[in-house]
Amino acid sequence: MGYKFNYLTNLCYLLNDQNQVLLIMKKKGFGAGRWNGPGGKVKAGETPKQAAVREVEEETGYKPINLINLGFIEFIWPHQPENNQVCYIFITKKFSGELCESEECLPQWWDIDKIPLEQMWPDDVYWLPNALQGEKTLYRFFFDENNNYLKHLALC
Ligand code: 8DG
Repeated sequence: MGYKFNYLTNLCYLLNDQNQVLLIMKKKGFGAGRWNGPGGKVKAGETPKQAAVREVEEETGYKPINLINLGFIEFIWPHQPENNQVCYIFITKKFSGELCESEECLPQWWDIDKIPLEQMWPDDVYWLPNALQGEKTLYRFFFDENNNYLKHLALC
């Protein structure tokens, strides 16, 4: 079955040398109240990687270097297909600059084995711990009209 995707997004996970990952809490708008990796929509004329660099800088103050693409996740809402997105997943241990809280976002380092999965998107429990170990990340996730997780499948 073919799916239509209206937009591309990205998520980018910065790791430090204390086995921690940088997550953000958005203060307003879509995703507010959940911890997530920095990221957002890919704008016209950008590659997903360029968009990831821009979003990380906007949301955390850090400039990521040498982003590695782990794959992508298709997020699908069968009842609201206009929301469907392909989300590219990046990871890196290299970055420059300084951590910076903004009006939009609170960034915070979390121990990789203590990430707040209960305060994250419901699909993250299925893929994020493995992604943070550098594993290939290729999945399709389905959600209902209330953004509840329905099911998923691996694409490889
Ligand atoms: P805006 O300027 O349009 O307000 O916002 P943006 O920052 O460009 O885009 P956004 O709408 O906030 O992008 C959605 C972000 O949320 C994007 O990084 C992908 C991420 N996201 C979902 N669903 C899920 C999910 O189920 N799990 C995770 N971890 N992230 C998700 O949209």
